[in-house]
Amino acid sequence: MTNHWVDIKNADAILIMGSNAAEHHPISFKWVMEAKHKHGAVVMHVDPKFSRTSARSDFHVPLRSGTDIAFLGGMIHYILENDRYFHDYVAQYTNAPFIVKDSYGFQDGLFSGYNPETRKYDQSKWGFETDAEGIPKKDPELKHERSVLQLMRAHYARYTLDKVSDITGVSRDNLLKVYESYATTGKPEKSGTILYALGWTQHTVGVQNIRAAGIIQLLLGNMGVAGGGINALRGEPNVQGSTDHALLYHLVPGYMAMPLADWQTLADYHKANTPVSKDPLSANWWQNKPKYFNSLLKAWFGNHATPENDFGYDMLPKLENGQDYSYLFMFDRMYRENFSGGFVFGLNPANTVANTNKVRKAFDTLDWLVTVDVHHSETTDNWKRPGTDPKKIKTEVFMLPSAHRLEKEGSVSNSGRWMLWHYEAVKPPGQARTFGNMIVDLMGRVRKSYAAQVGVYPDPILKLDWPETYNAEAMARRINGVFTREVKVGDKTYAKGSQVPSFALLADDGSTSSLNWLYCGSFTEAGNLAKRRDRTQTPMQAAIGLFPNFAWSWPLNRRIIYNRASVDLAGKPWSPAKAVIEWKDDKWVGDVPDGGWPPLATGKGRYPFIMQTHGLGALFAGPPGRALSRALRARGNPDFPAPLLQTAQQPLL
Ligand SMILES: Nc1nc2c(c(=O)[nH]1)N[C@H]1C(S)=C(S)[C@@H](COP(=O)(O)OP(=O)(O)OC[C@H]3O[C@@H](n4cnc5c(=O)[nH]c(N)nc54)[C@H](O)[C@@H]3O)O[C@H]1N2
Ligand SMILES: Nc1nc2c(c(=O)[nH]1)N[C@H]1C(S)=C(S)[C@@H](COP(=O)(O)OP(=O)(O)OC[C@H]3O[C@@H](n4cnc5c(=O)[nH]c(N)nc54)[C@H](O)[C@@H]3O)O[C@H]1N2
Ligand SMILES: [Mo]
Repeated sequence: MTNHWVDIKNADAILIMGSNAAEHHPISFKWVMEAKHKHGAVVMHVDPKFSRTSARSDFHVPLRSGTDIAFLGGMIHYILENDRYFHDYVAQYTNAPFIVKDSYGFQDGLFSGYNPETRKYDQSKWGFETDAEGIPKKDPELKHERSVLQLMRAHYARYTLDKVSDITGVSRDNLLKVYESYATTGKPEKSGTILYALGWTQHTVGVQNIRAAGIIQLLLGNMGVAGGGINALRGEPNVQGSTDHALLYHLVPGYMAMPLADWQTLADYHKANTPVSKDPLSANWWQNKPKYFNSLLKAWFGNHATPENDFGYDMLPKLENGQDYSYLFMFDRMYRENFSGGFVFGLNPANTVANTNKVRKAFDTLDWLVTVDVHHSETTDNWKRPGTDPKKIKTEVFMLPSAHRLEKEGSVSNSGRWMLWHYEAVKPPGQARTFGNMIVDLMGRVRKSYAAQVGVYPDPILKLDWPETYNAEAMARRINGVFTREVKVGDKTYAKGSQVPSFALLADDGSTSSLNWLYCGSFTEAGNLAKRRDRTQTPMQAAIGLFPNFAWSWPLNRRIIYNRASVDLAGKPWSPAKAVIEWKDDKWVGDVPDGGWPPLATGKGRYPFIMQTHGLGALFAGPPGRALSRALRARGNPDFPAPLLQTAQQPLL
């Protein structure tokens, strides 16, 4: 979520699409109901199915499954045609004024640069026109026919009510009901939130669904404000946390790219992944990526990570270009007998991964399988599933009894990015142990046998900075990161081994380590901030329920991301009644601002969308959707401008 649970109560309009929030995210609904009943918010449920969420909404609009892009495209068309967008916001804080190259085009359902033989796009056709410094050219009047705003008008002109009604199966009246209600939030003092979950994300066009929602939120000025945002209702309690710490194969912790075979050296990696902007108004925050990545390497390899050995970069595995290592592909490889064994920690894929018959057969190909669970499941007992003969399945299966969440301490990051500490309520029974305990011990033993028997390529295993025993709090300290030597910054000296107070102090020279830059600031010399349960807030913070002293939120305890878009150029809130931040007496008050620069009107400010290379909300991302070829990036194609890459949106979804 760009915002957080409590903040839902600040919305004037709540659009729930692709989620049955009332049943599956009951905590969210507490705030949805507060917005509705206490503040008169309009709640809309756009979903093929009528559920308890529909019953609690002002209205339910059924649509054909899989037609959300057309539905949202119709809303974009409606907003543009009826002049319902937030003019100042769009002109000042989005890339609507940018001029797109004349080689960009769209005809018969295809964008320019399509090669029918390779079935691929030449994405270099879609860049922006830039000046000699590489800064995109702009038309502040938004009238240029190739300005992003005018191209959007032309592109979305086809999403007429009749066409959209035809595709989605929603009547014109129902379309208008949702569009009109939601578009009221284009006024400066109003805000609307979009809540989504699996009805969007589990479609093959899941990313494009969310991208369309992003366009709507930018047009209406709903990003960065209280009661706004793009809000993914994450499923299991720690989905957010596990994604932050690199659940996905193409990422390392903190939403940085997993090394590819194309990037053989650390310099290659940084060149391909560090965006460049010469615009003095753009913070281009990802220019700091080398600091975060090198600090991560330092945390992994400790004293074995030095500037001379590229901080151990050579020791990392590199993904083959074009290979997919996601779940379904992994099980396909297992099915084709390319695996000898593996571990399943607290997961039941024999029941929860698509095509369970194939998954179950895939497990049969293994020589050994270790399952780690609190009870037996279809996966732990796969070898004796109905219709099989255990004698014919060669897999040797181990089941490690695992501690339940209530039997261990540690942190959970909720959907709103709040890192919350929880405590061991009771000791795990019998031989049950926590994951951390098992993994630290197991890897310790692997390291011992590597050292004794000199296994193949022992370096990545033996040179890891691996703890002797597992301790959740010690791990949380490492995740935050420490100074590896005494460091002076300005007139302040940080002792060797002390906690880094903020990611602004992470460095690329090996003087800091951090297992996840996004969590840097969560465990400072003041202690483990995820443990905080202090509800005190200033009256301004209380007006929107910011709770800055309760637990800790990434990044830097910022509760609403991109909050500098919630104020005008002078730093005054668009909506004074629900101000997120405000420039007062030469400082920001309220939430932790997205960077401490003064307001733009002072001439010393920065654009608000600091994770975007050009600093502005990306209505136009270059490639349609977020298609991006990492191979293209790696080759450093100069025609493939960094702003098209969109990596910045990733942490927010
Ligand atoms: N009680 C309970 N709560 C849970 C869980 C649980 O197992 N039990 N699991 C948790 C987990 S892991 C998750 S991920 C969440 C899931 O939470 P949700 O995603 O809120 O739950 P689903 O029932 O999967 O709801 C998806 C909704 O999307 C709709 N839908 C399907 N296709 C489309 C479409 O094309 N467009 C639109 N607009 N809607 C569509 C469906 O009709 C359904 O109402 O729930 C979490 N909460
Ligand atoms: N058909 C279908 N498939 C789906 C979905 C769907 O809606 N329909 N939803 C998808 C989604 S959104 C998700 S998130 C996945 C969920 O998929 P899974 O995570 O595979 O399924 P779960 O049943 O939630 O939990 C997995 C195991 O965790 C164990 N467990 C629970 N608590 C603990 C604990 O504290 N410690 C340990 N060690 N183990 C524990 C449980 O015993 C269980 O065996 O399924 C996906 N697959
Ligand atoms: Mo989920």
